[in-house]
Amino acid sequence: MRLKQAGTAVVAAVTVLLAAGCTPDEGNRPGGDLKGVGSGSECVIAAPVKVGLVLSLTNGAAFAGEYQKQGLELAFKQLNERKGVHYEVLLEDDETSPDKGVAVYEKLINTDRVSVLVGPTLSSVAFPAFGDAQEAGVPAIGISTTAEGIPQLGDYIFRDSLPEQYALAASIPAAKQALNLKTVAILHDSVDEFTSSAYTTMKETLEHEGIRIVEDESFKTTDTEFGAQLGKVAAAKPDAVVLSALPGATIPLVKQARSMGISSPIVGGNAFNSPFMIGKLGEAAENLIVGGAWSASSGTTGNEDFINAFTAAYGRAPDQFAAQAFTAAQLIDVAVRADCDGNREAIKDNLGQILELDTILGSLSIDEDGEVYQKPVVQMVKDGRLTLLDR
Ligand code: 1QQ
Repeated sequence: MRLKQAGTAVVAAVTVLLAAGCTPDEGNRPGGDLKGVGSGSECVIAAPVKVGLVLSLTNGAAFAGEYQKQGLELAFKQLNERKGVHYEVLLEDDETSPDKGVAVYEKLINTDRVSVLVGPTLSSVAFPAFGDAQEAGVPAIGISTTAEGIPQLGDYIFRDSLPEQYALAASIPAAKQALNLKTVAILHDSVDEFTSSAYTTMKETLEHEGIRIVEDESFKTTDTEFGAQLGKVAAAKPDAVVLSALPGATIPLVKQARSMGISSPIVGGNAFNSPFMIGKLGEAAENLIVGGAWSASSGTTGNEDFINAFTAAYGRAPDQFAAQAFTAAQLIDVAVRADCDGNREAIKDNLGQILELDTILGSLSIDEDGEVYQKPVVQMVKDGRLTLLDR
């Protein structure tokens, strides 16, 4: 993990930029005086620090985007109640579309000239959008983008979204132990970048755990009929099903599986961390197992206050997506206050040096690639609620 390795980081950044034949665009720098006086809780910055949020507020990924919006709104409201640094938040809807995501990223970078970006919601939107942030030299934080390779897009790219790789490395062994798993069937959406990446990780983890894959079927993001694939799964009689899908396909797929008599536990990817999806599935959601970044039952620093404040503000309990979004605002504030500087370079440098920070996700660090480190949780749906699975 990196702490104050600025020399190497700068050389690496320059090398990458020279190799790409470009330098961060000076013309779109944030306006106002963003270099403050003092540091930490005493830091005072004259100009507002502009933060661009890009979230899926409509279409397929709005199930997560709406919670993220509220988590971020709550966090920046609380941060703005503190003295010294004022955050001006600019929110854009990427409509769950890579093209729209890139368009609003470019607007926030070049027209609004934000200091830092948060989101987008989906990995498939993040891949092209983060490329633009990297090229422009604007730090960007993924809050739910769990696919492999996201932080490696460049040294301005960070995430506090637990990679699927680590979530599955926890959930598959936990399921194996709790359910004495020997065989599974895998089903996956082969179009979406997050679900395809998770599928590869699932297979690797299953192989590593010595669990035999007795059926391996795929489908498309927009599919709604899964009879053919589920027929093969039923015939293979696996101890459990491992599913990599977004909610749009998960909901009909799990319902059809249950109505065809497939009652085995289903181990899923990050989309399962959604109470929206669990609510839509009703009874069919029982025994779904998922690894994730946050649990309402975790005794992490500030978790209870966060849950209470969120519930009071929005009339519903937060989910993992809200918790990760809330945490991103905290990371930005820590990075800004570290050198009392709201400029892009300072935020980028200090985000990359976060080490064992106490957050509602637990103790959290960010390594030199911009990758997050935290302890995963494993949960199972019991009586309609995500409940910690004993490990
Ligand atoms: C990704 C995800 C999605 C499930 C977030 C909503 O993990 O796209 O990476």
